[in-house]
Amino acid sequence: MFAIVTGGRGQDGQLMLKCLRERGYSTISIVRESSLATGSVPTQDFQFDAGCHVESFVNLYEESHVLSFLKSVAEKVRQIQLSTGSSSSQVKIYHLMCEKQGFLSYQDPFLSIESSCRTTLNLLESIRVLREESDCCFSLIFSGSSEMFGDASYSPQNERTEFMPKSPYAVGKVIAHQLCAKYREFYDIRACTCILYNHESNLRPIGFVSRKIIRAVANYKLSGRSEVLSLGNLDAKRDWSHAKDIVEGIYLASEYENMQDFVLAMGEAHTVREFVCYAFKAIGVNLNWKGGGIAEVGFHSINNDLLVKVDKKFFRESAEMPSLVGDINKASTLLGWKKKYNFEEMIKDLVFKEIRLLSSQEAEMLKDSLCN
Ligand code: F7E
Repeated sequence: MFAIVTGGRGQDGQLMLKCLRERGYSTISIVRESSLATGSVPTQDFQFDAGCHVESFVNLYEESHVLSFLKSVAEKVRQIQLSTGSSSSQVKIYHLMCEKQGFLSYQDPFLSIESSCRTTLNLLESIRVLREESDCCFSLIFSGSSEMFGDASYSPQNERTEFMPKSPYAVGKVIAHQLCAKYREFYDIRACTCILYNHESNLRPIGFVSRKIIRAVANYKLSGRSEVLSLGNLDAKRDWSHAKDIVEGIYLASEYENMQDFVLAMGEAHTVREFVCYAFKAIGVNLNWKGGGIAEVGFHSINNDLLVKVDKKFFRESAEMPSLVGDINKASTLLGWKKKYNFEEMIKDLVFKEIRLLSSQEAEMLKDSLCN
C-alpha cells in the first residue's frame, strides 16, 4: 500500500502520515523545499521500497514536475510489485497542503488560490495522463474547508449545500473541489474532497485560537503566574473537532470504494468563550466573567487572578466568518465514521498534551543549562 501526502510538515500532513504508517503504508511526504531535512534527495532520485517513508520536495505548481514525479512513483511501485510479488498498484494522494489560509489569503490572493487550484489540477491532469501509460492506479483526496460555505444561509451544511466563499482561500478551495468532482465524473478518476471544519491538535501554530488558549492554560498550570490571555471576539463560534478524528475520517473516505465528497465536522458549534472555559476547567479552574464586549474580562473564581481579557487587535471585523455547523450524517452512515473526542474531551486532551510538551521542553532547557 502506497500513499503520497502533500503538506507533510503541516498538522494534517503529520497526523495523516502517522495514521498511514500505523496501517502499514509506504509513504512519500511532500514538503516545501525550505523544510527539507538535510541529506534529503531530490524527488526523482529517491529510493522507495515497500515499508519505507521518505520526505521530498516536488514543485506542485509545475505540471511537468508533477507528471515526472508521479511517473517515477508508478515505476517504483512496478519494481516493488515485481520484486515482492505484491499485487497492490494503488497509490493514494492526500492533497493536504495549503498556503495563506482564511482571512490571511487577502495578503496574497494569488498564492492562496494557486496553492489549491493549480496544484490540484496538476495532480488530476498527471493522474489522467498516467492512466493511459501505466498500470498504477492513483486516487486523489483533496482537503476542502468549511469556509467554502462562507455566508451559507442555513446550518448545518452538507455535501449539497451551496458554496458562498468569502475569501480568496475559500474561492480556491471551491474551484479545486469542483475540479476533483469534474475529473471524477468526466474521466472516472478516483478523486474526492473532504470538507473539513475547524480541527485542532498540539501541532497547530500559535496563530490559531485553539493553540493560543491551550498554551496559555498550560503555562498557567506550570508557572502558577497569571499572564493575561488576550483574545479577540469571544462570541465567535466554530465547529471544532479533534484533528485525529478528522484524519481518521479522511482515511475512511479514501478507502470508500465509490469515491464521494464528505463533510467532516463535530456537528455542533461553540463560542471561543466556551473553549476558554473548558480549557481552564481541565486544570481545575473556573472562570468568572465580568463586563461585556471589548471590556469583558475573565477572573479565577477563587483567587481572583485576572486570566482573560479582550483586545481589539485580534478582531477580524468584516473578514470574520459566520458560525457554520457541519452535517456529518453522510460520513457517519456511509463510512461508519465515529469520533473519539467530544468538544470537552478534545480540549482536555489538548491541554494535558500541552502541559507534557512544555514540561519536557523545560526539562530539556534545564538539562542544557546544567551542561553549559
Ligand atoms: O480562528 C476567533 C476568530 O484562527 C477561530 C483554518 O484551519 O479553520 C481555520 O480557520 C475563531 C475565529 O481559525 C482570537 O475570530 C478570537 O472566529 O483558530 P482560528 P479559523 O480562522 O476558523 C477553517 C475551517 C479553515 O479552513 C482554516 O484553514 O477564533 N478568535 N480570538 C481568534 N482567533 C485567533 N487566531 N486569535 C485570537 O486571539
